[in-house]
Amino acid sequence: MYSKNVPSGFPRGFLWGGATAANQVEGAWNIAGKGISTAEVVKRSTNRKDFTMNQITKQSLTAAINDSSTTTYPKRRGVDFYHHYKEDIKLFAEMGFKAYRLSIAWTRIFPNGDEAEPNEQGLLFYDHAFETCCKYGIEPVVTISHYEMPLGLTLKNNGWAARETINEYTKFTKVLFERYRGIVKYWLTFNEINAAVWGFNGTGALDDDLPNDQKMQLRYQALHHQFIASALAVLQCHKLDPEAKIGCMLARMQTYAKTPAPLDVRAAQLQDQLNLFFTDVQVRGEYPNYMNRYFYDNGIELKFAADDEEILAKGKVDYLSFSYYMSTVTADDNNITKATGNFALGEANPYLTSSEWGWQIDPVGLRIALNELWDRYQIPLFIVENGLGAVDELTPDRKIHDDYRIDYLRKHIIQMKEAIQDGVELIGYTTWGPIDLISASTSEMAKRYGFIYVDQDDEGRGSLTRIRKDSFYWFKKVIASNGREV
Ligand code: BGP
Repeated sequence: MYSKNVPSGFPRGFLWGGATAANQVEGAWNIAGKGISTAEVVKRSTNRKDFTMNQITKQSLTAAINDSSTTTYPKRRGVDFYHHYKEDIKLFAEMGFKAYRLSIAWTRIFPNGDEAEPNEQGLLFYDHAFETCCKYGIEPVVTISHYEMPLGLTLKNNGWAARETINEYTKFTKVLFERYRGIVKYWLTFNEINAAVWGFNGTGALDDDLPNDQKMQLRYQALHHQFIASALAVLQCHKLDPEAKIGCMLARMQTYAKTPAPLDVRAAQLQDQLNLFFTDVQVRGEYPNYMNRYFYDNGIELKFAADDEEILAKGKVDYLSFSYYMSTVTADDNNITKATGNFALGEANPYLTSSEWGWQIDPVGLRIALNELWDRYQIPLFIVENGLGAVDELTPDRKIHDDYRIDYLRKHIIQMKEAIQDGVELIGYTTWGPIDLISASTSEMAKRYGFIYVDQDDEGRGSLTRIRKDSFYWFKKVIASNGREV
């Protein structure tokens, strides 16, 4: 007789927590020997639909380098986590976090990227942050490169466009794996590696003056260099700290066909392949054939060094992490170069509602994504970003009643549980921006994700006081009950 073995819910030791990126929270952009990063030359958007993270030109870059404003360039101030990390991690602990995903600012360790020796003062900051996590029993999950690199490497190598950048990254990762052996158990090589095909934010390369075909040639070549750097980091990590796990990170966009017409379904399948290609390379260790055909059809020719195939085959990741905010609908002419903000939004889905920024809210899509990723790869999955960016109102008695955020998260957690019961091996869930931070796509402060409110406006005015929102108390209960009470 068939015997049922359906998991009852979230596994013991599930990694509940939150995720941030250095350039969106830390601030302190030019102290303790830190160099300037690519994220810190991105201007604040003056219009919510005007996304700026990829709009860097040679001209705007020169202006940014000569301007030290933290109002025009808000990622330079973040929410001053650099000076508040003890207080902030303590608040995470109060919520019961089991994990905190944070990234290391490459420019604190190698200010220009090409120095021979690391900057000890920069490392000390992360020593202290990890010690604080450890004090509260919070597992650090560390993104090695989250949407940034030393601007010095853009100026010298045009970012990831040059193969030489692989050596600089490998030098950086070696320092990290040696220093944090036994301290950091979960590493991620690149945040949303698929951002490389969207431009500057992912590649650190200036390509604004190139025609579209050459642009895509450059971006895919830059991506190839990131794949090699990532695979080398996997090999290095396994050698230097065999106990640690190292994963990849994808911006997963569940893609639906516009209609059941076979050509629409095929368009959605291609869109999906163009999204899953990244993890195909990093989990399976080789370029899939559909991509070889795509390159051929689009006149893209990648340069491989002699041992690249072997490096990719050997440097396969231990787990797959991803962000999930929304699903998309593919139109016939949809194309991955037409990304809006940090995501390709596609067409409107009449069955879904959207956030104020037009991101279509789809909790069931998360269950579908989890099942598909598990079926395809059969390695542990980790949701390292999910959440609702919204405008919060601080009431006169200094409270934030963010039931809309609770509603969004609750619905996604319910679908995660369904997926676990479907048999998916899910090891953790870190929501995006547990503390309010600067938006990646628009550099606004007004787009808030946090359980913790930060008193700062778009101009950088405010006391930086941290205030617990209603969702803070709600998420605390979710964690305490290991997801039983949502
Ligand atoms: C992801 C990025 C994050 C984050 C998030 C929300 O793509 O990894 O850095 O910011 O999106 O995006 P936004 O800040 O644009 O709302």
